[in-house]
Amino acid sequence: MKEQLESLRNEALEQVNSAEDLKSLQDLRVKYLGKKGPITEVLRGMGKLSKEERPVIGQLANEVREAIESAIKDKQEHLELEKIKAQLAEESIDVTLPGRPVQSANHHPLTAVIEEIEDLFIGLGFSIAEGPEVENDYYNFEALNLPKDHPARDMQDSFYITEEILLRTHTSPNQARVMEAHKGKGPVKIICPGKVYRRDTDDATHSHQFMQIEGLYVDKNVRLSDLKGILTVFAKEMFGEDRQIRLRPSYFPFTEPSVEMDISCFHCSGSGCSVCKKTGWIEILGAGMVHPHVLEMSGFDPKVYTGFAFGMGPERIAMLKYGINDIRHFYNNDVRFLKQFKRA
Ligand code: 2NL
Repeated sequence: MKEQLESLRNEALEQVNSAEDLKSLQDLRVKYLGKKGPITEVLRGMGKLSKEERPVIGQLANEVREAIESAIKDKQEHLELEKIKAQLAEESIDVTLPGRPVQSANHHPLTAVIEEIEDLFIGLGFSIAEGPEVENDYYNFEALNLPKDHPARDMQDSFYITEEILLRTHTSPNQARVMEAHKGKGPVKIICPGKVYRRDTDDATHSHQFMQIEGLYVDKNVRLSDLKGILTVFAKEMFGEDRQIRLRPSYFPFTEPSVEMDISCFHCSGSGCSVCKKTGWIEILGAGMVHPHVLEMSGFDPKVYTGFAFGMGPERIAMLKYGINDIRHFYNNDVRFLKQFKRA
């Protein structure tokens, strides 16, 4: 029996030692130490032994069991460690590899043009002023010399929330708000960019929602020649140093006198092409001297203060600058369009 136990130990230890994975180790545990295993069998048969043999064989059986148990335990720890090592080697990350390139985006062409215009006027001492898109009738119309029955309101039909509340048709109401907040004391020197709305049918040159940029300069002794000077700088910076401007008489209810500004054609320099419709001139914006009544309604004394104002559509500016033929391109978010304005 003694020899039997010893050869059992040798056989078991050898097999444990050569086990290649945790699964076969577990099988060996069941095989040698399980309820139906040889050691259990030996212990169970102890009753048949003599009084003298019993403690000797009992002790040996326990020793063999402990030896196998500890061999399995050591082997298990070894195999688990190997498994983790293999996993670490497999999943290791080479931190010295270059990263994947980050997709760089670009400004929307309309945003780029608006920011270019903003920067230009900031350089001329203007501040940016933004205001509500949902306006009331007073700021959108009344304060700008467009009383309820004024025919010019027809051209600026809007989306009404109530009789008195509407989506603004221009950014001017915000200019009126800023003037009012100055409580009759100049200077007011602001640029108002933002979304505006008109009840219009969308086509290549019209949209029910579009952007506007307005400028306003109110102070003592502001004159039409100041407007002309500022607009000349603007035209040259946006469309090239050799641009000339011309002012044609026009009409807006909120300015008097009112003008329309053209720039000399940047495409043909005046000889006549399709961009300027063979006139040599391109219409860019509307402007004028702030109507005395508008100044007065917003708290400025028109005998002391004068001002100029202008308004332009950045979509139109961007279309001219980049040769875009349909205003709807700005709003459709087609990447094939947007990617063309990636800066180098
Ligand atoms: C255009 C013409 C213009 C103004 C906007 C203005 C604002 C105040 C007072 C007086 Cl608060 N005027 N704005 C003046 C003249 C023309 O816009 O064709 N815009 C696209």
